[in-house]
Amino acid sequence: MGELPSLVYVGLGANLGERQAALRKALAAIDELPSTRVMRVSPLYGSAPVDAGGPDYLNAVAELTTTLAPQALLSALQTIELSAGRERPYRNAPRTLDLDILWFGDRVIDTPTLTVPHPRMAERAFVLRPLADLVPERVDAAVLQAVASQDIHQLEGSGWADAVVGG
Ligand code: A4P
Ligand code: MG
Repeated sequence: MGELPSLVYVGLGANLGERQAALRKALAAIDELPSTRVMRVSPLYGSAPVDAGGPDYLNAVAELTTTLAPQALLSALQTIELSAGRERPYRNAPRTLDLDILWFGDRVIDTPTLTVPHPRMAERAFVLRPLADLVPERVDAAVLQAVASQDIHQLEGSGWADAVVGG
């Protein structure tokens, strides 16, 4: 506490259940975490599963400010995943809600439970496209180009979550 807030980017995904409702609820829950605010939310994308099976995903990225420490934010996000009915039968299993920390300020973190920047984000259009909507200057054009063949399309503009994060 008393620390300067960090600017954090969180990837949201869901491919089971009421997907859009789950993402909206997650954003509202994140916004209610101690000393944490959802500042902006990307447009909403539909995407085919990458390295996984099951139904198509909804994906988006949220920009937060928080004074929580990285591990504390990770634990809080995992609690929100569980309250959305998340189960973990196997790696990359279909899920009601997945919340991944993409960037935490400019910190580099490598612990058994948390790796930041997220190790697989550079290969994934469903992360890079919404991230580029929020911070185009921070997403390399060549990296974006490299994932251009992945099956992803924008479903809603950035207003889709206004009701939950206060716009
Ligand atoms: N963990 C380490 N670093 C992080 C981080 N930066 N953010 C650890 C969040 N968690 C992090 O994650 C497993 C463990 O990763 C956590 O316990 C945490 O300590 P998990 O959410 O339990 O399991 P998972 O999601 O199956 O694994 P993971 O590694 O998160 O999978 P990915 O790489 O996120 O892939 N296709 C589309 N179109 N859209 C998707 O959203 N998502 C996945 C999941 C696969 N294919 C997809 C999508
Ligand atoms: Mg995850």
